[in-house]
Amino acid sequence: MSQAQASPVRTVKAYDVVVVGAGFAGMYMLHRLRGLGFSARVYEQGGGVGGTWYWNRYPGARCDVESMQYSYSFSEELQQEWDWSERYAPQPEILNYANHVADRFDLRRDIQFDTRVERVAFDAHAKCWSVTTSDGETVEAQFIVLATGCLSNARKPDIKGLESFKGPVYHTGSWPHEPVDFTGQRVGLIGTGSSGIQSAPIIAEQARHLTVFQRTANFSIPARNAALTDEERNNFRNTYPEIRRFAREVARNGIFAEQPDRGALDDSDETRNGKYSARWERGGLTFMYVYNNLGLERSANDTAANFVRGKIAEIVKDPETAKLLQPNSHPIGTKRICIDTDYFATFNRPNVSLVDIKTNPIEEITANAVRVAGRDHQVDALVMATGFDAMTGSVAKIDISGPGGRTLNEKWAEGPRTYLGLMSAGFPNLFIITGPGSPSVLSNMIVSIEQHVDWIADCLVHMRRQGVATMEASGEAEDKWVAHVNEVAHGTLYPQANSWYMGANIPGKPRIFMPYIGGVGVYRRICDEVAAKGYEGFLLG
Ligand code: N01
Repeated sequence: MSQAQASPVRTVKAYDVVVVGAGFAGMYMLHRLRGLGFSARVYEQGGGVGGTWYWNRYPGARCDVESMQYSYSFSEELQQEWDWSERYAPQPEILNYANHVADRFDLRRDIQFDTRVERVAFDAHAKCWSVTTSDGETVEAQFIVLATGCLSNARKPDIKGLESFKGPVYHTGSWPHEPVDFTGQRVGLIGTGSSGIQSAPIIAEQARHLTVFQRTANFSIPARNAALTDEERNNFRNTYPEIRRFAREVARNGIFAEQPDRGALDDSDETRNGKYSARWERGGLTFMYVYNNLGLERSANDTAANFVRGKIAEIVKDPETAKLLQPNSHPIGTKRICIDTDYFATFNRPNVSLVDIKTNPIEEITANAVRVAGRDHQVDALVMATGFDAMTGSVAKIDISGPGGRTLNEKWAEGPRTYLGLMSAGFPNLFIITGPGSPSVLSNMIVSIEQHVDWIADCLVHMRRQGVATMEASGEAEDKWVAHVNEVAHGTLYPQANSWYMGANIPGKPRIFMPYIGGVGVYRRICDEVAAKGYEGFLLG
């Protein structure tokens, strides 16, 4: 493919593949493409690699998947040589890791930083994409890989008066690179998802006063973060082959852990509470994997939700605050469960207050206060932990037009439609990594990223061998896949929550459960079968 594009009559640069984004997906995609002899250019809007971990620098930011598992598995040397310091890696350490990977595999020479891809248009005649970037350059590429991330389009809500606020306004998802010092300040924090729950305890330690504005109370499990010992690291390293295999093929969420073999109501109250207590003490995401039906049956789910509500009541001293912090709007786990360090205990501090903005929404933001129910809560700085236009937001920011000029945004106006989350019919040679319709955000992202990148790499090799120039999802295969994704989702409790999985956090966004909930092992087998059958459901031309 590369040779054909080196034609002397060309006036624009041409690549086999343009990759959008230099987070974990874009970096690994570049590494694979290079190894296979494809020419590739990566465009990254940030000033460095790392994606999510480049932007989310808010106080307390860390990954809720354990560090020994939230790491690449493609290089044995890499996974043996890198030392994670804690059970859950803090953001600066993950960013160091991303930089280490970029250096180790010499990735930077093919990444153009501080450059957004603004437009990609398919030229049906030339069978290639024309790519226009924010610096005005146009290049051509036979393939586009969107490695744009699922939670990368930070969203500041449209609250009346926000522009009149005189102090600084921060968003957790686009935090400044210089340290932010809240010492002596009154800080208002809006949003109680993972980002708000992680940052509140740290901001509270620094600020004169922290006011948390809560619209929806959230379930959170203690992280029980701790330094990793050499023994723990070595245990992992010595068993990596088995851990990685299990994460890829067996675990639904791409995380090695015991798999539940019974339902919550199969145990007596005493046994069940004992099991929940043990997991609460152990900490982390595996709380939701005590039983195999917590995401499926409301009565089972209620037992776990009641347990956590009870813990909140035990921790938070003021009964009214405790009641407000107890989630009641959704089954536990149907919004991404949070993992915290001292979140609920933070509300016992004298310098922290909680304001319910569910009953009385924020009326307006003034020059120095947030007004709720006629009362002004004075603040010097505002922190928006208000989330992202998830899964589709960063794709939608690129003007993508297919062969007949139809845009992807037009096609997805009623919700994203893909075949396997990898391609959307009508948009040939355009791949998406961890896109809607794939396990993606319901899994350990690095496991899903590696699977998608490897699948795409194999597919490009297949096309090169077969002399095939274009590949596209068929409309029929896509319709069947979308129906399957919906059917599986609606067999669970997930669609009951107003979550970002459902697009419910963005006014006007279609309400569709976007990720595939069938599990990473099942999904991988489906993708492998499709490939083994000569890319069944795809049109090769
Ligand atoms: O965002 P969110 P996040 N007025 O959308 C509230 C991953 N992540 O950045 O629930 C008032 O979850 C909103 O309220 P409601 C992880 O996958 C991982 O915290 O819509 N409030 C909610 O409370 C996570 O799920 C890690 O009623 C408004 C909050 O803002 C995902 O990123 C760490 C509002 C947004 O919560 C997103 O997490 C951080 C408004 N107008 C993130 N608009 C770890 O690995 C929104 N809200 C640990």
